[in-house]
Amino acid sequence: MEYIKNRFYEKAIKCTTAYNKLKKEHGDKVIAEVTIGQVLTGMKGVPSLITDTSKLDPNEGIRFRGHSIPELREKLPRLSPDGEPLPEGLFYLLLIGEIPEAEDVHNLSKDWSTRSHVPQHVFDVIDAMPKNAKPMTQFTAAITSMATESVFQKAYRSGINKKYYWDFMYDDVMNLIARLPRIAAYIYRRNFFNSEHIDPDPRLDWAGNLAHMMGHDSEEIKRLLRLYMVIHSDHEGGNVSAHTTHLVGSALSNPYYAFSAGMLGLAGPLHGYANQEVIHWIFELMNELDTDEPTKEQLADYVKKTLEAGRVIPGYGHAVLRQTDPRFTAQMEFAEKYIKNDKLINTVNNLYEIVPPILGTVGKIKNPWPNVDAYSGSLLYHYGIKEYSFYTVLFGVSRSLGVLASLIMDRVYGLPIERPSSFEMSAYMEKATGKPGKC
Ligand code: CMX
Repeated sequence: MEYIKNRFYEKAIKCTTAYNKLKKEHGDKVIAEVTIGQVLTGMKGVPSLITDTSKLDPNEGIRFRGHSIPELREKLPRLSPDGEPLPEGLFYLLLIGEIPEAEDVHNLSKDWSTRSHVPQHVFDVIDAMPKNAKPMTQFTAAITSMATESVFQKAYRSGINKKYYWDFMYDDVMNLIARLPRIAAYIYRRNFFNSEHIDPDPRLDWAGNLAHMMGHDSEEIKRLLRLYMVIHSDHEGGNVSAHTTHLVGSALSNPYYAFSAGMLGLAGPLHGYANQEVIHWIFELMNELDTDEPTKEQLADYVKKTLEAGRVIPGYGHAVLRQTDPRFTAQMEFAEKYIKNDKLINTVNNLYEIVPPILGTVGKIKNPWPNVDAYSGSLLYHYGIKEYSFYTVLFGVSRSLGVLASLIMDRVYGLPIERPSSFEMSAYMEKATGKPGKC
């Protein structure tokens, strides 16, 4: 599918020209000031990254190359009129910046299918781990072990000119994305289905094949996974998984290393592990209250009890968003359309009523509204993917689309190694007060 690569390069190289001009002619321009508060609270709002694939508005939520989620559900190609957009189309959009034709999406599906062979040693690495190793431990180890395949690493050693780095990165990225469903499904079947593995079906699309290899072959699950893979793919550049992939990639580490590092970040409970935590916390409360249909009063009491214990309410809050996450809304609409009377989903809906007013009264919480993780697990659970310790792997498969499209772009720009400054705490005290600091 060389034409997709060529089309990407034709568009991307124009941005490189703009980047070089900006650097040369406007490098000294001041665009923002950094406050002590920003340094002390995770660099929130400090403009310091270039990410073209998506932009997050605090109130409106994510836009992928300028398109909102509802727009994409209309515009991106799908397999049937009542289906969800294919993630292949979203990847094309993230990479090239244009809504693809159905034929482009079909060709990308075929390309990934051709590239999807996972070398045996990757399965051996997974099989060498104890079965109680967390799915994300197995996932990241498998990705790292696949770096043996890196064409970029070999090309670098052979001394290629830096202007061709992106070309080899592109092939690594396409190979890696193509293989992730097989790796994820292998871990799933190993952990929960006694290692009874299912071969890929080359006729299926990327997300459909993932569902198939996991052993969930209904059209309903395939439709859900297509939506899931689209909405979890990208959230601009500063979130932990995207930023880490980009940072590690800035050292010219190959895409397998860079993405594996990003996935280790995704595995944290304040990021992608929250999708497991949501389900775990709801089952914990159902168990403690001895009911699978807790009342709103019971939910409110439990939320307060969780806060009093110094814990977070998983699935709520966000570092950037200040409204309900449109990824949450897309999933809620999906549930309203296709699912009737599911006790877990009813509880998730009730929590949407109960949690924000309570979090709003805490004072320090900047965003009391739900994020993507508040809904995703309940949908997967409904369709029979009940093994929630696996949910972050699904998030990770999807996140590859955004962060790896950006990684290729990083190399087209020729972005340098990243190296912000750090100071001792005493130096910040001195900058703030004008007097020598001590701690
Ligand atoms: N429950 C309880 N306390 C919360 C909270 C929540 N859902 N959200 C924020 N807070 C607390 C913070 O822990 C922080 O407390 P301290 O000052 O004591 O440290 C305070 O409120 C201020 O935090 P904030 O500025 O509003 O939020 P941050 O940018 O620091 O953190 C996030 C954002 C998502 C980590 C946080 O809201 C959180 O922990 N949420 C629950 C976990 C979660 O759902 N994560 C998934 C996010 C989406 C994703 O990446 O997948």
